[in-house]
Amino acid sequence: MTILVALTGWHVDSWVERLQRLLPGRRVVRFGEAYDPAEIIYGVAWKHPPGAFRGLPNLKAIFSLGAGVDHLMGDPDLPDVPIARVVDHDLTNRMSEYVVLHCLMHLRQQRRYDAQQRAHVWEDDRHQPAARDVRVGIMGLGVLGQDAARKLAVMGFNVAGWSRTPKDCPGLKVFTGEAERAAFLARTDILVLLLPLTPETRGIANYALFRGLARDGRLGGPVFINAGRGGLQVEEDILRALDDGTLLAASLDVFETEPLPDSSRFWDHPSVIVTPHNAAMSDPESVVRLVARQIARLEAGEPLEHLVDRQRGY
Ligand code: NDP
Ligand code: OXD
Repeated sequence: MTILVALTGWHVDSWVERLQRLLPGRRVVRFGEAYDPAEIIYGVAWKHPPGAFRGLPNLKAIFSLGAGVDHLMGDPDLPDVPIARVVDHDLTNRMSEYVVLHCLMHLRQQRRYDAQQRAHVWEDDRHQPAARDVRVGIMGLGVLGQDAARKLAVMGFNVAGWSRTPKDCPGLKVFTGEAERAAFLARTDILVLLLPLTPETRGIANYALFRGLARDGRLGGPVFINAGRGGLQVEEDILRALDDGTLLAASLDVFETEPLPDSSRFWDHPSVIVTPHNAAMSDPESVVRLVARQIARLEAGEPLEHLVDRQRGY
């Protein structure tokens, strides 16, 4: 009943120690150390080295340590076992904090007042629009998108969402699929990207998409917020759109290359807010409790929760 932990970018020892603490009767091993492939029953992954789960004859399931699973899907040697992802109240809440914060930062022109403070300038703007005058559009109405939509609505924003399949979200304007994408964009002043990265969504946030956003909004131009994945955006297109006025501003938590290279123009762009892929950090204790719960479910003959659809890629 050994658990194999394969991750990069995070401190592997602390994850092993946490798993060991919550699952005392099990052996927990790191990818790269000595183990018998036949002893591995469960895999735990975050940006694992490709091939880490190959050749494990008794592997029963892989648990992603994040909500997104694009880090797993890119591995051509991923075994055909169930994959479960993180759905966690704490993570969802943190993402909604990020989305509400950044919508408010743009609504209330916080960047402008930061600059004014640095320059000791006292100048107010008597024409600030109210949240109700601003149309937020969320691409991706899953666990995170729906929660953010509800909380933005509480702040008074005029919120709509777009997803692949129809959704029944009381009080929310819902647009579905390719057929309704243009209408969704045309009523959007602040676009929030909370999609998973899949072959269909890669590069979706490109110049053509930005051109489709509303031009008659109260903010003076459309704003783009990406807290999904860097691969969803075409970064040259964001810069072009900011430079020619197609976009007014952007908040970017995720990037094509992370960490964001020092040479990136985003760092110093006056209309861009950069955060280091921490819109919603997973709380390690909650995530490990979720893994332990999932293992208990499997061993009790119950189905796994939060299963990933391998065909769809999320
Ligand atoms: P879910 O799987 O719950 O929701 C995904 C949503 O995207 C669904 O509404 C789905 O539509 C929609 N979608 C997927 N593909 C398409 C498509 N081709 N066209 C239209 N809609 C599509 O995911 P979560 O809400 O839990 O998470 C979303 C993403 O957020 C994660 O995949 C991850 O990449 C990112 N994330 C980022 C974090 C950060 O710190 N920056 C932290 C955590 C997650 P449908 O329901 O109809 O299938
Ligand atoms: C996640 C992330 O997918 O942290 O959970 O990006």
